[in-house]
Amino acid sequence: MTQQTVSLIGAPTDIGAGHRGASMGPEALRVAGLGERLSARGLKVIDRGNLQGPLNPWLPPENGYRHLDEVAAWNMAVHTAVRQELQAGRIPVMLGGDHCLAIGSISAVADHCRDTGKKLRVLWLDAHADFNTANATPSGNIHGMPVACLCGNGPDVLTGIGSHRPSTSPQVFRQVGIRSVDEGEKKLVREAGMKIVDMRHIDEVGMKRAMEEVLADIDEDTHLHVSFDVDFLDPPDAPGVGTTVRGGPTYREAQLCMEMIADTGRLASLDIVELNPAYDVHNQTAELAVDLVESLFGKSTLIR
Ligand code: B3U
Ligand code: MN
Ligand code: MN
Repeated sequence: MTQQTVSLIGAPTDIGAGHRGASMGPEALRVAGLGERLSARGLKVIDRGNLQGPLNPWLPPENGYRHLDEVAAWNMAVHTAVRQELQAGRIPVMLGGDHCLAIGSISAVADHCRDTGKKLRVLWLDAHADFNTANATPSGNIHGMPVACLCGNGPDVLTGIGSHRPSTSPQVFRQVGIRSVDEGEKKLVREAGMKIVDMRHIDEVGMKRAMEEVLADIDEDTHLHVSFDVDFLDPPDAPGVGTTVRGGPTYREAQLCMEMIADTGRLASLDIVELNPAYDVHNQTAELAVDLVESLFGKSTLIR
């Protein structure tokens, strides 16, 4: 098999979040050895360094959105960078930064799929559905809105990023680990028919069966994008995020989830977001994220 190339793209901002600190995420992932670990797995790794964008002015929301112009500027930079790496045949790994940046990365992936005729699937690993709108949001923080924006439900400056509006549709998403959805957001998620594997379902059927369901329609023409919000994980294992929610997947469940994604052989792009070193303890959450990303790229505990 030809050697795959991974491009690390840092997006050091917390512009869409409710707490400061996710801007330090890219460096914490590098310090935890992300590049070296992927190289050791046989991948070629290119570190593109960090993108640049506006500073966080830390202002209250306006018309339901916080920092809308700055969020748009960061996402345009992410979109361009991710698109370039895909066109060059590389696997872009966007190092967030908060989850609003998925608007830029996934709109780029969706454009690329339209160009290449691939079928897009997005695995959204998160405690939250991130399907809020200006009316439904309790906070105005745009990291709670990227899925809605990508599906065309959001402000023009965000839904218009990329060559197609909407960039994508609820049908391409499979959300896993969900356990915190706001009341208005719940209604939107239901109306959209979003496919959600919530923690109740994982409790009931186990991670193995839940992931079999999630991965069922992935075939050789699928471009699989994973958007990994680190708050997906159970807080005692992963304290280094701005918004912890109790009752997430355990270390073993998360490993199995990643290993089963790796087994499809279709992973083609990745976001690692919401890591917040200001809340972390000795970089343990960054180290755990790197460990899980290694599994996503094929590290396995299988002996047989
Ligand atoms: N749903 C809430 C909280 C939230 C969403 N994403 C994160 N937190 N990380 C909101 O503000 O939209
Ligand atoms: Mn998220
Ligand atoms: Mn989240």
